[in-house]
Amino acid sequence: MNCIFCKIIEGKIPSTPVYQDEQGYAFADVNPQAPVHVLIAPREHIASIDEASTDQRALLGHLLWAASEIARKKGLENGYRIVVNTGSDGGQTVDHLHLHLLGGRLLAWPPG
Ligand code: DGP
Repeated sequence: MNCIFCKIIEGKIPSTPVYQDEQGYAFADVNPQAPVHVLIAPREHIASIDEASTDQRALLGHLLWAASEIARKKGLENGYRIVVNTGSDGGQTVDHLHLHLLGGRLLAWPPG
C-alpha cells in the first residue's frame, strides 16, 4: 500500500517523533499551523475515522488519550484543539487516520 503515513510509522520516511507506543505514533506536522502541531496516527492503516470499525473503538479512545497526554507534556495549560479532518469536505489530504493536536496560540472558531 502506498501510504505516506504508513511509511513514516515504519521509519521509511523520516519524521520528528513526539510520542509512540504499541498502538500509535505521533510526529510533528511538516507544515505546522500553530507553535505546537502534532499528528497522532494509529500504527495500523485505517483510511479515516469513517472507516474505523466497532472493534477499533478502544484504539480511537487511546489515540484521543495520547493527544491529551502530549498536550500535557507540551505544557499547553492554556488549552489546545484536537481535530480529525475527514473526507474531502472535511479537508482530509492524507488517507491514514490522524488526529491533529494544535496549541500554543489562540485558535479562532469557527475554523474555515
Ligand atoms: P489532513 O489535511 O488532515 O489530512 O492533514 C495532513 C497533514 O499531514 C498536513 O497537516 C500536512 C501533514 N503531512 C503531509 N505529509 C507529511 C509528511 O511527509 N511528513 C509530516 N511530518 N507531515 C506531513
